[in-house]
Amino acid sequence: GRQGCQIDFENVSFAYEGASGDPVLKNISFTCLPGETIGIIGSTGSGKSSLVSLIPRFYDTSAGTIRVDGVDIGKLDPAKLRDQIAIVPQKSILFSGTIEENLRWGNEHATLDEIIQAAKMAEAHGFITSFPEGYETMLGQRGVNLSGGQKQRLSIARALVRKPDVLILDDCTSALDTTTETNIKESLKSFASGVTCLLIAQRITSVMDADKIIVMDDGEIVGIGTHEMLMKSCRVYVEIFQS
Ligand code: DUT
Repeated sequence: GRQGCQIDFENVSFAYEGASGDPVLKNISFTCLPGETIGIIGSTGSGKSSLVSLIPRFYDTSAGTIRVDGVDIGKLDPAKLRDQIAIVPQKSILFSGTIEENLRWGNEHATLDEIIQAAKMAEAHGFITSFPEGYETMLGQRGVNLSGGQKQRLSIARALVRKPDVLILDDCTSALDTTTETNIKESLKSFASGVTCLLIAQRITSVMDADKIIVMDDGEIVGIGTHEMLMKSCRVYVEIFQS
């Protein structure tokens, strides 16, 4: 695998172009050390997806600075930056083609062995091999119909095939049962030792064992810490826990 990156946000604010009113992100500062897993939690619309979309520069900040390994990302080659970062989006994007082709997307040089290894870590190998055509199974209009959870596992596998330095999972385990989710997180720990991981979730149980958890509320960070710390000190976190 590759090495994890350090990510620093320093007083970052962000508004979508043409949007009126309050910025979507206000004065965001945090540090994610190489190899750390950071959970991000907060109500819908609090800015979690917007926050992570700034890291590969899908959008540029309105104010403040984001650094990857100490370098202002505004000064990095976007293609190189994006090559280091894999985002698994909330809605999986699979195309018409075989499962193998879908998993290789983003890393054309991956071998079938590497693809199988990634699929195993994402708990997808079992259902893939249950299809008569296995990795040659066609997806899309003329292909098999996958459940939401199966699509999520393929999206996670695809990200792992890319062997990123930074892995961002944007609420992409919501359709999985907790056992499958736990198994994937366990495999990620071995794969991702050294990989910096940002994990957006709705459920506290999905982020509880992260190195630290960022609590978002209305575009602001209202708490950063471990589960134990936040349970004692962060009202919004406790409210999410109790809901
Ligand atoms: N927003 C836009 N344009 C976009 C995306 C989002 O205006 O292209 C707004 C909607 C919302 C705010 O930004 O008011 C934050 O949205 P975001 O998707 O970042 O929030 P979230 O915390 O990720 O919400 P969810 O848990 O529903 O995904």
